[in-house]
Amino acid sequence: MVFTGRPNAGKSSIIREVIGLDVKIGKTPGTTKWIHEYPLSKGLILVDMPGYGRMMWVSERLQDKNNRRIIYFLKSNASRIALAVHVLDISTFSEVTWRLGKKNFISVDVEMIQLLTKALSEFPLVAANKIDKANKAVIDANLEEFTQQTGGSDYSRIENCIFPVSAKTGDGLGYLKNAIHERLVAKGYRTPFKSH
Ligand SMILES: Nc1nc2c(ncn2[C@@H]2O[C@H](COP(=O)(O)OP(=O)(O)OP(=O)(O)O)[C@@H](O)[C@H]2O)c(=O)[nH]1
Ligand SMILES: [Mg+2]
Repeated sequence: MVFTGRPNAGKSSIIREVIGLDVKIGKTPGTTKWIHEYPLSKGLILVDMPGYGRMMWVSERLQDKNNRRIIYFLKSNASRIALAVHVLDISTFSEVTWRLGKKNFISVDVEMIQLLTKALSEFPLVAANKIDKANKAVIDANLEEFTQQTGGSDYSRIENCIFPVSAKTGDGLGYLKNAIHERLVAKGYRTPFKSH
């Protein structure tokens, strides 16, 4: 099971709150520097990834190296990955996407979701994190834009894969936890936690 996302999206925070592992979290992007593996149950390993994308204060060369390492890990382990959870900061999604669009770049979150969908032959679970950081209207608009960009016209296919959450307040985490549990159980894994 892998957790992907941009630097500072809250990957490690979600792992801490949902899975209960004592992983390192931090205020500055780049807290998780290596691909960390944690055994969860028989045959099931949890992987906390460093951030994918660009970080202002990390040299371009180092970040490119990190990005290549993440892509290589995902592609070369695709057949062994039981589940991917992509974590993004939904409170700034539209703003960040708009800024990238001006430079003709696609959103890193959309890019990663396309890669995961292709490599794993299924849409990942998405933790749309940090819903506490903007008002409901902004979050709803960002969720709609995100759904449109990743699902195209076929909303219904992916709607039940997207979970608005806050690792800070705990909002929505129960639903995400249930979805993780259900997907893993459907694939024959035992999870270390019970569904509620
Ligand atoms: N307000 C708010 N802050 C959050 C939330 N989730 C995480 N954070 C904060 O965001 C920062 C980054 O959290 P991490 O969990 O370390 O993020 P990460 O994606 O693992 O970051 P890297 O390892 O650097 O890629 C920390 O200061 C967290 O406390 C949330 O839902 N709301
Ligand atoms: Mg981290």
